[in-house]
Amino acid sequence: MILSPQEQLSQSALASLQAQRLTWTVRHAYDHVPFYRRLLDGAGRKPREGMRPEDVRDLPFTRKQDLRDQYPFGLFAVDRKDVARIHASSGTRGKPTVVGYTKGDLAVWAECCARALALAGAEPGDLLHNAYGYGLFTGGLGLHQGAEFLGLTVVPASGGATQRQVQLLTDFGADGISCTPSYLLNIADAIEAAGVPRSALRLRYAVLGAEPWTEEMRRQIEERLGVDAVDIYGLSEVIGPGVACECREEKHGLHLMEDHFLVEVLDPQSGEPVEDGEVGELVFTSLTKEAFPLIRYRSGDLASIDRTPCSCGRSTARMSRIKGRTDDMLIIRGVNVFPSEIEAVLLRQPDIAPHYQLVVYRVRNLDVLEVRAELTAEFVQRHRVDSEVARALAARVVEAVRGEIGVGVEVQLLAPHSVPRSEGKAVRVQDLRNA
Ligand code: DLL
Repeated sequence: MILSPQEQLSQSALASLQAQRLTWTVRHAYDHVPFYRRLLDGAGRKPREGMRPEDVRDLPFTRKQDLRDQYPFGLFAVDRKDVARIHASSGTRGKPTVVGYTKGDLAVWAECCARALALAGAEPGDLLHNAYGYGLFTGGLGLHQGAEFLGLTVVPASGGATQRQVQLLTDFGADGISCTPSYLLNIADAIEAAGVPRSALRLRYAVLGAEPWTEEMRRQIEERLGVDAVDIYGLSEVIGPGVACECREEKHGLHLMEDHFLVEVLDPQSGEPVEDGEVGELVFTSLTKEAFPLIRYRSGDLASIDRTPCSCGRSTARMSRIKGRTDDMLIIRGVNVFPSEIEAVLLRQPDIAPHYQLVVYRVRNLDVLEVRAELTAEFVQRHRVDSEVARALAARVVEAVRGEIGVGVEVQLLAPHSVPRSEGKAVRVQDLRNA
């Protein structure tokens, strides 16, 4: 197991490092980004010496809309010529969010991703099959550089061409794989369809993130592929993948790279901090970023934080899995529903495959939440899709969802391969109410 000294700092050593870096970041943003100068002046918060980490609470927030308004380079704090790389996240609405990195930022990011891979159990000399998309998306190049930093051999497979992924995984004998969890399930299907036995794979670990997933999904992936599957989190605005990652030892909370990012968990409505262990919105302040400093960025991601020590030996705080987003919560007839809650119910049914979509529409002004999920291939070998047994299963799912979240849903159980497969982030929800 590889541990870096920054992951083992005492609380006081971490606080003093964060204090010094926060002071630098606020000064840097104020001096070089007109947006931040206006924002901080407007809030009466000029940069000052000797900030403490908790002083971040006095600063104003940065929001997604601010990033959109400054498209493309308005938030860069260095000359464009000193920006070594640009990434962007697509987003569903309008212009993408553009972020930039100096050479120094790229080095920090590589180190964060190297730490994440080490958290998953990677060791120098391993072969990593990286099936995150390469390109403007931060997943591919982010993990790639992290793997090189740690001394792995990287196969830059990128997403797609799933048959070829299976061939490369078996022929090259990858020790680890990195991709979205939904894509790994897609690959697992292809491995099984090709009749490749588990013994032909050498995989020990999978570094999965970029989209929400559940413990049920982890169990399936670990069983089917014989790997330790850990959750990696990040967002382009903050740096990309490598903001936090679970350790293989506990798989209970994602260790935050607190020497580079200051994390707050706030009540999304009031903006006030919530207690440790309570779910709130993650708000990030970068501590070392040169090209794209970020002050109190409202991520929209909901999670809780745990500061108790971890058996893996790291002293960094751990965030929970992402419980949902402030903006992907579905409100169905007045009830708040997170897609992950429904996923958990579906994946507890052995006859249902982990491929599903939620479709929301209105019938006579009433919200209908339709759960479309696939039956397993074994099930359809034994029963027809429209059989009595399948109908009884659908009725059980309806009851289980009602028991779990208190809303009635329509359940459509479909033949295998009816739900579109993802090669990157899965599209789980189609909300047609305003279409
Ligand atoms: O998805 C960065 C990334 C790449 C993370 C590869 C992990 C692995 P964006 O495209 O900017 O960046 O999307 C960021 O994706 O705000 C979350 O809502 C969601 N997200 C990322 N990781 C997780 C995760 C990358 N482990 C947005 N669990 C974030 C749940 C996640 N949601």
